[in-house]
Amino acid sequence: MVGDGDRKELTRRGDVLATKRREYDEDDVRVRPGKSSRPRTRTRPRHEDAVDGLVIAVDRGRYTCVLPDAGPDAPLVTAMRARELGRKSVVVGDRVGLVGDTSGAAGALARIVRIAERSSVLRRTADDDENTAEGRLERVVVANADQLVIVSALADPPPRTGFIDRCLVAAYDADIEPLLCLTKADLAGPEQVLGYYAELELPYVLVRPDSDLDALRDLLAGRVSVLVGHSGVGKSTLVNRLVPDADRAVGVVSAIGRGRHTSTSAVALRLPPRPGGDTDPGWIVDTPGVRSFGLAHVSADSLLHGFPDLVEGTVDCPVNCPHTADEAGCALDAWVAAGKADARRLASYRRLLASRSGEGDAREPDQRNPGDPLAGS
Ligand SMILES: Nc1nc2c(ncn2[C@@H]2O[C@H](COP(=O)(O)OP(=O)(O)O)[C@@H](O)[C@H]2O)c(=O)[nH]1
Ligand SMILES: [Mg+2]
Repeated sequence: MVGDGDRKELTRRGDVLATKRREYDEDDVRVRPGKSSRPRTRTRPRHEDAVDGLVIAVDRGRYTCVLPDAGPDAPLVTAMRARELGRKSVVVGDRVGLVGDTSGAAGALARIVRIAERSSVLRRTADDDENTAEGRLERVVVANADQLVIVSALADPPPRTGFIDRCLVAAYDADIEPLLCLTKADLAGPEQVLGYYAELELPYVLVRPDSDLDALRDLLAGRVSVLVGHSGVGKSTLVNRLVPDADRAVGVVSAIGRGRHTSTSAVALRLPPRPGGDTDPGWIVDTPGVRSFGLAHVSADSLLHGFPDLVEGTVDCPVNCPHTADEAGCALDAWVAAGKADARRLASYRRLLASRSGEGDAREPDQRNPGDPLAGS
């Protein structure tokens, strides 16, 4: 069912969609007649026989789907989008209606005829600056996610709160719950990072090579969780521990994607059943190609929602206060001076504000904040 939510999104993003590369649809498999010869009002079948599918991978116009009603061992179904979907994109996590050959047999191709209304939409922009073409190119990363798992190492590489702050903004903007997953807890303690987020009640788990991951699995159960993290933080190690046959699953998906490895896009992986548990273990979505979240699509107001520890501090700001450092009337400086929030959090918020308006400091985070090992994105 395509609900109101989808239509609103289409309208709001109309100008963005126009700049997107056109996606393949079923018409691409045959010679396309002249556009004007196609009657616009043709009555289309209603597809009452469509079966429910969950999109777990996308590669060049081919969508890999599982049929949730068919059980965990049912074959994967390859599908392409039906023309009647129009320009609406289909992404990992989408719940879709499938018709055609849904047997999953080799060479079988189904068609996606509808996209269910999305409960959440995690987006990113290619970069921060909404004044550039790249900055306006907004991408939906994952649909229907419940949780954003921000994977950060405690050492090697050191934690980057700038990156975590960015992820928090993306999570709050998408209405997805954040979870901080701190890896390499055998190498360093979490005190510094947790101190920085002390005002936030941010849920977190610590991971080390010998930890049993039960606390994490508890938090993943029954949900669709997206994992993001810089390279080297141990994300692949974690994914492989959570889903021991992840490599095989991703291999199957990439074979369906006609040989090219899908490592740049998101892949949903079903978590294995837990011993003795009959509850849904949940899904994780690995995002190998997502190195950060460009935030050009997030308004300055929404940006503040990534900093709930600062929100109350803006109550005394003048109307339409931009909250920038050069704004003398901004109440956030007094808020921090009174000890209500960490000065580094305000600095991080203002860095994001500045990078959104194209005034970002192009220097590497390390050079920018020599005194603050936690900063940077
Ligand atoms: N000490 C320690 N090393 C880890 C841990 N998790 C991963 N590593 C190591 O960190 C390196 C990067 O891990 P990888 O999973 O490839 O990171 P990814 O780039 O985020 O996918 C590898 O050498 C791992 O063995 C951990 O909890 N503790
Ligand atoms: Mg990796």
